[in-house]
Amino acid sequence: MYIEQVCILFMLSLAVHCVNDIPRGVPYNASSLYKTAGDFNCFDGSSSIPSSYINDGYCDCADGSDEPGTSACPSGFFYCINAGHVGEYIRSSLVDDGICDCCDGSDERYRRCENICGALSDAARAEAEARAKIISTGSEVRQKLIHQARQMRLQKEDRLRKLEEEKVEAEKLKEAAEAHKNAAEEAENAALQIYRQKEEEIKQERIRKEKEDAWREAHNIFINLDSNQNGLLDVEELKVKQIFDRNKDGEVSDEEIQWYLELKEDVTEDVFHSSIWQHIKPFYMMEMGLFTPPETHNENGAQDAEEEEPLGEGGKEQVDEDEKQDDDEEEDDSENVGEGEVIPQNNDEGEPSPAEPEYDPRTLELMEAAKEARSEFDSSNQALQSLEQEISQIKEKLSLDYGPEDEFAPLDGQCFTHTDREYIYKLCLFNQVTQAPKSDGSEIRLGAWSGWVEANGKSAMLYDKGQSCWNGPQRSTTVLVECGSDNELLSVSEPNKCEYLMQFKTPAACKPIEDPDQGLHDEL
Ligand code: MAN
Repeated sequence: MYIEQVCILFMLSLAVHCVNDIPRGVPYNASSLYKTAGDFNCFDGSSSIPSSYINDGYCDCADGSDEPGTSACPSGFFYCINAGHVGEYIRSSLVDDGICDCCDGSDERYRRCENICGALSDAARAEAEARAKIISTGSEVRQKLIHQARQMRLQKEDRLRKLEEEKVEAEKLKEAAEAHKNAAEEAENAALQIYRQKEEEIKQERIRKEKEDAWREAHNIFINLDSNQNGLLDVEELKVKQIFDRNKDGEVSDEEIQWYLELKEDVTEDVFHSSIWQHIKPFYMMEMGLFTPPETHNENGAQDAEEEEPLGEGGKEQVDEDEKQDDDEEEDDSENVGEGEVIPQNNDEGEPSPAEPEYDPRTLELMEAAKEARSEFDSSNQALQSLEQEISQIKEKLSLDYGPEDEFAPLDGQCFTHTDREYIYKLCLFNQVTQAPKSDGSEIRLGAWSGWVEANGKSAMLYDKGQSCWNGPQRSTTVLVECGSDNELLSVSEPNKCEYLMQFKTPAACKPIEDPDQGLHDEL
């Protein structure tokens, strides 16, 4: 009885293990490797076992090749035939685990699995048909884009040729205008030389007079202060002048005078001119109301000094006299004043603006001719520059990689947006990518056109050197391009901080259906 049962089970097991001589879990095209007569050689050559060991539930080969239809070998694979759909390998561990993995249910012996291969096949066929339709529509549009691109390229090349010709002419015009300008300016300069010389002489005379006036002013003050007329100014002579009361305590102290005299006991007139006068001058000017001390801006100080100590005999008159001379003072003098500020007397540069000389008619004519020649030269130069600019722009566009058949060229400059919860992303093809917050905030540059790169084995666009990420790299965006019946920015993500990934569909990426390699730009 027991032997009978074992025999029946063995027969059943054989029936399950071998379908039409093909062991379970083996594709038709590999069946010859599992011949039932003789020994079975493990695929990795590690050992040779009797054929009866195939699918016996014990793992004999290290590579699991002896157990294609059981879960005995951890490294083995089971083949789902999936008749009516697509056959596929699954891991051996999924065999007979109670879960249907193959669409034909062949991986499960001990439970009933519904065969869904037909339904899957129908769905896959429908999807393939829809995809084929998109590719076919898209590739028609792509052909139009290629045609458009060809026209655009021809137009650009044509325009470039014209511009190059115009440039040759423009260069000649500029050269002529430059020569004309140089000649006109030479004649103008020659005519103006005499006026410039005159101007220079007047200027030198003015400077000489100003220096002389300044010297005389200091000299008069020196004479006035040198009360014993011994040609030297000493502490005692200065002490009597109330204007030297720097701290306004009502007394002129030795220390105050020593500050004026630079700690010297007495000074000669030469030393007075070269340095001492510079210390004293502001106080005289204050006295005359020509100088405002920095902190006080208080008229009383000057008034007090005047009341307490007039400048001495002839002092005031002398100052009045000096005041007139000061009107012509040079800027240098006012700079040397040291403290406070001098009320400006002249124009900004401290010099009275010289009146335009009266030019003779011939000079005026030459000046006008030179002005015109300069303006003509500027115009010719600008014309040449704008030609050069357009030439370089066209050359740049002509050298841009718009795909193997220029199919992306008509899309250059077109922009597409995608909005997510936080941002509005904008992709301007062959130009740049930006990100603008939906609420407040300024636009962030996520990269400028860099070129084609490979991503996931396919060609993609790279926009890099965007705005720097806080504490991180410059932002960059990779745009995966796929075939679609129209242009659309499908999705945007940020897989790594400040590295953005976009999916863009476009007919430009739809290669004709008969092309077995549907990879976009693989040949790029
Ligand atoms: C902004 C955006 C984000 C980015 C952070 C980085 O908020 O550009 O996409 O992750 O800056 O600080």
